[in-house]
Amino acid sequence: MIQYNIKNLLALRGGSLRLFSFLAFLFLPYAVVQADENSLTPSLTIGVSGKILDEYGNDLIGSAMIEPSLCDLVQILWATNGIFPPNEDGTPDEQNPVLQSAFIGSETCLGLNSPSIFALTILGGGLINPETPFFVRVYNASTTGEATFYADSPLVYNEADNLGRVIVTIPATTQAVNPEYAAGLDSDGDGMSDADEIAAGTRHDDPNSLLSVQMSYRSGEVLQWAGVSGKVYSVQQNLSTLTEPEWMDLTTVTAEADGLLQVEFPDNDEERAYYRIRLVTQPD
Ligand SMILES: [Ca+2]
Ligand SMILES: [Ca+2]
Repeated sequence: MIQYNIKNLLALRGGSLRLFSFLAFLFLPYAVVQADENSLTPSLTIGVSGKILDEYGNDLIGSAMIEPSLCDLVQILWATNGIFPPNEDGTPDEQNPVLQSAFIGSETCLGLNSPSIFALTILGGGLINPETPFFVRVYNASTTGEATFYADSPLVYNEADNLGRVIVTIPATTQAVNPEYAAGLDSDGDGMSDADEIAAGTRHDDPNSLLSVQMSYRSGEVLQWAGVSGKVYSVQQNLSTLTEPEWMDLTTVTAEADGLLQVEFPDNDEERAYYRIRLVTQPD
């Protein structure tokens, strides 16, 4: 009886060992093949070749020298069904699950210390099916909850170079997380919304930078305002009242460079006239 049990135990052990040997045989050639195809590392490194700017044209926050939690957020997201805008709280749409998160400045060179770039390595990412797309999303804050604007890369595929790297391009973060909220934001409290300041090319973080018009009598009676290079302005006149205005276009001015623009008042016999400057928005 005892003899039989020991034999039985040995037989079981032998069976387990044989099973283990079989699994090792099954997996080892697989691992070797994968390693050969991915330069001995199955990881995938995603990086950008140029600085990423925020919605105002400034560098996104983050470099090798800055504590990651203070840097702007980067997410790698699956895009099996395409790229969807984030929810209003900044979290990704459920059709874009997060593959990996990092921060601007992540894995960048300490010596060069370039701001507003990143690289991040997805361990095992080299094994992603080259036909399965993903994309990179950057936010203008360190958390999705604080972010007001974001930007997405185009679809990315696992088409790494021989060092396991994929370089992506990411536009500036000009997509509003919550367009309604973003439209009303006036960060510097100068009365012009951030969205209008983006359109006018003025600074959202400087209350002295805004589109406003003054009268000047130094060189004759002129209207003057701070123009932004490339922007087009329409000067309008209203000879009626402000409650029932009838605005008429007087002239259109294109700013060739940043600086003061002036337009002479036209002659008119009215006791009172109102003038305004409007930004002419160009079609995209
Ligand atoms: Ca403002
Ligand atoms: Ca401003």
